[in-house]
Amino acid sequence: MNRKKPFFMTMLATIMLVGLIAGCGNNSNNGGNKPASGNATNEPKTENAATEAPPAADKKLVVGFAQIGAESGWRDAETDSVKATFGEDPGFELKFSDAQQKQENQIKAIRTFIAQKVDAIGLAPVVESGWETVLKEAKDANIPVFLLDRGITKGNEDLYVSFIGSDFILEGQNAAKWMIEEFGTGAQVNIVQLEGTVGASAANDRKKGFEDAIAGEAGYKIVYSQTGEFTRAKGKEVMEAYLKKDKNIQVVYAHNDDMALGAIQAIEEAGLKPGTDIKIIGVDGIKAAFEAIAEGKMNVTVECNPLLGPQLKQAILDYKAGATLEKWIKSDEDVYFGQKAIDALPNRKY
Ligand code: GYE
Repeated sequence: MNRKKPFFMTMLATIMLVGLIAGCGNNSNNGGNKPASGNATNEPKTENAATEAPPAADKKLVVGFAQIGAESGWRDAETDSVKATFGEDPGFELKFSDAQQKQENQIKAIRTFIAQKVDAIGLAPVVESGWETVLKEAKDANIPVFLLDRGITKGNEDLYVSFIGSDFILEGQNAAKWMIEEFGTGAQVNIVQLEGTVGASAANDRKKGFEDAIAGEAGYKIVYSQTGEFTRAKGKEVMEAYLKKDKNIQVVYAHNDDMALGAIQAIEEAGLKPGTDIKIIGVDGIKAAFEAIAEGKMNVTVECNPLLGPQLKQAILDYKAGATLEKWIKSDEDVYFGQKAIDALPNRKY
C-alpha cells in the first residue's frame, strides 16, 4: 500500500482536477467515464458526503451486510467469505448482522446501516417479497444496495445495483437432467422433494426449474413436497415422517445438501440404503456432500457458489468508481457426481 502512495497521490490530484473541470461533485454512476478502479474512496458517494469536505484518501469504505443466519454449511461458507474479504482489506470496514432467519431483523439491520450512513449495503434476502419500503429508504439515502445470493420479487430492479449469485432455475433443471439421464425417459420414478425456506428465491426457483424439466415426463412423479427449511435437522425430520407412510420412492431431490444429508440419515435409520435404494440429489456442493458421494450415500450435488465476498467487494469498488454494473453478476457453477465428485473432493474450498 505504502509503496503505491506517490502514484496514488498523483492519481488523486488528477481526478480532483478532472472533477473540477467537469464540474462534478456528485456520484452520478452514469457509466460514462470510468475512473480507474481502486480510487473508490475519492468519490463522494452520498448526499451527505457531497456536502462535506472530500473524504481523505485513506478513508475506509464502510459496508453493512445483512446476512440471513447460519442455517447451512453453504451459508457459513458465504459468511466466512464476506468476513474474510472485507476483514483482510484495510480499505474497508464491515458491519455484519445475523438476522436469525427473520426478515424483520434484516429490515432492522438495513435501517441501522442507513442511520450509520454506510457506503454500501449487502443484503441476502431471506424471502423474495416485502423489501420495497426499506430498500426505497436506502435509495433515498443514496446508499447502494447489492443483493447477495438470493433475489427479490421481480419489478424492483431500480431498488438495487446488482444481484450477485446463481441461476437457481438452472440448478433445478440440472438436478432433473441428471435424474432423467440416470433413470432414462419413460421410467417410473417417485420423488420426494425437500424444499428450502418458504418464500426464498432459492427454494422457489429450484422447485420451478426441476418441476418444469420433468413436466413432459409422465413417469416422474413428485409424490411429496415439503419444506425442510434448508437445515439438516428439518430435512431428516420430514424424511423420517414420510418414510413411515411410504417407502416406495426412488429419488430425494433436496434444495440443498444439508437437507439431503439429513434425509440420508433418516433413510439409513429406516433400514434402506441411500444412494442405492433411493438416489439422493442435493444442491450447493458443500464438502460434506462430496464426502457422502465418495461413500456412495449420495449421488449428485449441483454446485452453487457461496464464495461471493470477492465479487461483492469488486462490485462495490466498480460502482464507486462510476462503472455501470451488470444487473445480474452470475456465478460459475458445475454439477458433480460419481468419479468427478471424488476427484474434486480434495480441492473443495467449502
Ligand atoms: O443453497 C442454502 C442456503 O440462498 C443459495 O441458502 C442460498 C441457499 C443455499 O441456506 O444452503
